Amino acid sequence: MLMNFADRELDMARCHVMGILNVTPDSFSDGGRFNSLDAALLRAGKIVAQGAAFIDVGGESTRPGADPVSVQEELDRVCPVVEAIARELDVVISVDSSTPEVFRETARLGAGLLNDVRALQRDGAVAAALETGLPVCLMHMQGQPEDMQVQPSYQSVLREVSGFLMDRVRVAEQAGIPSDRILLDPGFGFGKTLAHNLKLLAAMERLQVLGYPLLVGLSRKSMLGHITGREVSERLPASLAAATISALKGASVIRVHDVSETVDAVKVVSAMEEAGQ
Ligand code: PT1
Repeated sequence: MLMNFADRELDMARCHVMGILNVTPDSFSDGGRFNSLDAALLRAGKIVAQGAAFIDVGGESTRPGADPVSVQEELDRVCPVVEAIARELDVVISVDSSTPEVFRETARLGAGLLNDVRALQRDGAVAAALETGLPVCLMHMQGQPEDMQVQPSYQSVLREVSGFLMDRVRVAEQAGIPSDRILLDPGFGFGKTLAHNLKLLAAMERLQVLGYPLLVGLSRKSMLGHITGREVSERLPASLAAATISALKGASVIRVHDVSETVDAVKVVSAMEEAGQ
C-alpha cells in the first residue's frame, strides 16, 4: 500500500496527518496572518516539527460562501510558498487547488500531491494532473463554495458521494492516471447538512471498500460547531474526536489545523491497532 509523492513513499495502510497552511488573505481560522513568505515558512516548519507528513498549501478559500480567485492571484500566492517549503523542509507538499496552471507550476517546484476539491472537473484539469505524474485527491462537493450550503439535498448521501467519486475515478483512470495515484475524500462540509456529514462519518468504512486511500478534513468545521455549540476557536476537542473516529475507521490522511494534538490522537489509535494485530 505504498504511495509515491514526488519521491517520498508513504504507507497508506497507516494514518498520516496533513497540516493546513492557508495562504489566502481571508483564511478562516488563522486570520490570514501567514501571507508573507517568511511567516508561511515559519508556520510550515512548525507543522513539520509537530509530526505532519503532509503540508496542504491553499491559495483559494473553499469554505462555505468563499469567492473564486483568479489564476494569476492563485499562482502568486501558492508558488513562492511551495518553492520555499520544497527547498527548506522534509515533507510532502500538497497543493489545495483545482487550477491546471497551478498543478503544472507547483509540480515543477516540488509539490507531491494535488488536492482538488473539484475532483479534476475544471477544463484541462485531468490532462494537467496526468502530466505532472503526481497523486491526486478527488473530493466530493455538491454545488460550488459560493452556494453549496444554501440547500444541500440528497436521496442517499452515501450512494451519491460514492457514485460521484467512482465516476471521477473512472474519468481519471481512462485518461491514464493509474489507480495507485488516486485518493478519495467525501468532502465534509461541502454541500452537506449536519445529518449528511454524520451519515458519511458513520459510514466511512463503506467508502474505504472502494479500494482507494481516504483523505478527510473535519478540523474546526461548522458541523463540529453545530454538535458542540462552540465557536471555531474552541473546536479542538471536537476536532480530535473527529480525527480519532476517522483514524479508527481507516482514513489514511487527516487534514487538520492542530497538528501536534492530532498526531498524538492518531498515535493512540495506531498503537492500539498494532498491539491488536
Ligand atoms: C477537505 C477540505 C479541503 N476542506 C480536502 N481539501 C477544506 N481534500 C479545504 C465548515 O463547514 O475536507 N478535504 N480543502 C476547507 N473547507 C471547509 C468546508 C472549511 C466547510 C470549513 C467548513 O465550517
